[in-house]
Amino acid sequence: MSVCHSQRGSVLVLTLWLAAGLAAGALLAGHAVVLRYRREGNRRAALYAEHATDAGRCYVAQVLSTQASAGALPDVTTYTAADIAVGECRLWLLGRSTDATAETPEFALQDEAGRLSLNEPTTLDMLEDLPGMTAELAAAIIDWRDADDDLNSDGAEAETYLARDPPSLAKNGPFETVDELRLLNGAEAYLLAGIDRNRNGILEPWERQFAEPRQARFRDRPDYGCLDLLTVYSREPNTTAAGQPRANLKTMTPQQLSQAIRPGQPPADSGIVPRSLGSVLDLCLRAKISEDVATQIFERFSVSDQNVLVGRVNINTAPAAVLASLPGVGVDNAAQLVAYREQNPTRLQTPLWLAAALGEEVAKAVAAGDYVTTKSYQVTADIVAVGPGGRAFRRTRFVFDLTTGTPLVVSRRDLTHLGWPLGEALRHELVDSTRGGTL
Ligand SMILES: [Ca+2]
Ligand SMILES: [Ca+2]
Repeated sequence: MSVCHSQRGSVLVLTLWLAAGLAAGALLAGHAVVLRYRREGNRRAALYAEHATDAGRCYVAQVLSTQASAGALPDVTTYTAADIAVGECRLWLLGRSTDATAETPEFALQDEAGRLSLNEPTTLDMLEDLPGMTAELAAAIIDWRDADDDLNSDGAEAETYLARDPPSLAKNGPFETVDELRLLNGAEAYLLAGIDRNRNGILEPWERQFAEPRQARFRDRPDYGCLDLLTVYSREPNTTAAGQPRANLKTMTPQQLSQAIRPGQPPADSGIVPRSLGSVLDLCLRAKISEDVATQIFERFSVSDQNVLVGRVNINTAPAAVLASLPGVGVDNAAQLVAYREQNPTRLQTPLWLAAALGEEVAKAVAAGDYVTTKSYQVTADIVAVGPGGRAFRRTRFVFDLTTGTPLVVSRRDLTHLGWPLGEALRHELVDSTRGGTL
């Protein structure tokens, strides 16, 4: 009798175990299905975001086609840069905040011509004056791009790169991308991107934990690194608005130069040796040309026979850190330039406003070379596309070139791997509005 009860008890326990096992299996299978469903949903959302990015590229090209002309980029108030609906996706054009303490991003197209060129005419001194730059990296930049193998002080030529594993050579040619900097001797990651790990131009609370102990290197500017201040794309056509080549002041005779300064008047010796001119600004300062007349002089003349003028900085849009690197300017004068720009928006047609803002002596130092302009023909669209339900995002940085009159994409770079770039507030808002979407 007791044996029979014991057998029945064993069968019951076994049955319960089997039932529990089957239930657990069913739960696991169900969970796997849910996970697969979510994964598929995220994959589809990422695909949507990618397509929305292409729609964003077309939108920016359209904005530039209709609103950018003669070297002037569209004002951010004339186009939409935030929360642009593309089907079920939403787009943002990530801009650059002028407020160093900002924790939320601004949205706008970025002016590539407001950055300092890695190539000529940028000099070693100008590179060294960028915030966060070291003498070693600045010299390595010059050695990388110059054609010879002669070592600059603190620099790096073939000998340095051949000693690496694997060995390489100095390029001895112009930079083609800013990210090429990563190949250079002395290009430590913290020098390039600073503590702005997601490279969105603001320091989020989670990034500030990296601030100590290098903060002192950056004077009063937070540690954004130097990547964001540099470009390889700035170039502008060396032609008049009518498309005619500009006349080269340096190859003129003294009589022709006199005619250029005072058209319609009898030739007179200006005392200026044409080939000694460093820039059109130099001519305007030496000949004491007024701002009204200067507009025509800058329109008709240059100091180059090339079809395009490369590497000039647009002083109307450059951030203070780039202005400070111009010859003879420095940090204090750069702040003065930014203030003058804000107070005199209608007096910025030509680089002659530098003299009005800082006096002739400082302006002459800048004018010694063909370093500055008030035009922009390159624009960056840092497009962030968020997929349906806030389930995925894609970040792609496009550089458009407008020198031919038609916006052409000259660079496309996926930056999604750097992480969420639109700030915490917008992230929470998107997650809340989509009830559990994961960004
Ligand atoms: Ca070299
Ligand atoms: Ca950041």
